[in-house]
Amino acid sequence: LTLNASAPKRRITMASTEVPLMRKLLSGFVKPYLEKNPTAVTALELIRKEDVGPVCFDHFAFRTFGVDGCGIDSIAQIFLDMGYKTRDELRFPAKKLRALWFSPPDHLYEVDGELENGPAPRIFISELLVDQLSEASQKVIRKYTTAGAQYKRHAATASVLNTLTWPTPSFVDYQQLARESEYAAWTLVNGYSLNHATVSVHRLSQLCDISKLNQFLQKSGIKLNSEGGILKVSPDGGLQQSSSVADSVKYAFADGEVKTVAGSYIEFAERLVLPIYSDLKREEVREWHRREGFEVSSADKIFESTSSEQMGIKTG
Ligand code: OOG
Ligand code: NI
Repeated sequence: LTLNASAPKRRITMASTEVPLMRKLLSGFVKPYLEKNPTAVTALELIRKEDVGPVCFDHFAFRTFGVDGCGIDSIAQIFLDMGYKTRDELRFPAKKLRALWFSPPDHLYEVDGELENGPAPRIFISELLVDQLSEASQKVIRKYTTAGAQYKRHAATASVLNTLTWPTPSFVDYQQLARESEYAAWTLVNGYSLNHATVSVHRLSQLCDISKLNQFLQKSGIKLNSEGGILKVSPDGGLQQSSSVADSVKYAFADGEVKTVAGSYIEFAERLVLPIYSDLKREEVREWHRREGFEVSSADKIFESTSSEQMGIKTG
């Protein structure tokens, strides 16, 4: 092959169509999530059939064990490297959890496109305050976090490759955690898998009212998390959320037991326009005119999307 006049031009064309690493990573987290969680796929398909869109993601959420360098920081690092900014902390004393959320780089708050090609999602990462658990549960968690210590800086890689950074757990260990914290049990088997992706309801065209969307989803056979009511509303009224009940997944434990465990779920969030911007026309409203952040009282109930009570499954 010889160089000719058209070669440089062609190289430029190729470079401009390359997908940036950040975009690849964001879709990388979603891919195994959609493969493992049929309800998320069904809900997205139902919405796309009924609505011209755009269907965008408001946020992605992850769960972690806050011990041995496996907590929030371990999965947060890749988002910080992408230019995400650390925002507020949320505390859940009864669940022995804390969380941080991260906002995407400013220029990615408003972009044309849908799903992983649309506006970049916020990131919500929680961690279990392992030190506060019983000795027995701490021992189980530390057994796995130490066994996987060599990979603790590769949480994101494990997530996109749909694998754990620690060995496959045994059913007895899972049961020990499930008795004390369903969050802990979920994290032991799902690791850094995407816990949920959240559809940005206010960006939709026809289903842009969350009560309407909830009715539509329920009528279409999607089971929604009813903990504290289907619709979770922040005290200021500006953040309204709902979520599906997690999918049941057959899991092959290391000791040969195959049991039903909680997989992931899908969430829906409507952010209302802030009162000071209420004079704006709908087409003038941008994401930063809307209610930001998260809400402890609502999040506390959304965590229950993976509870055996919501899922109607027996543990043990
Ligand atoms: C996170 C629950 C909280 C929100 O948007 O407030 C949440 C989880 O289940 O790990 O998603
Ligand atoms: Ni969420």
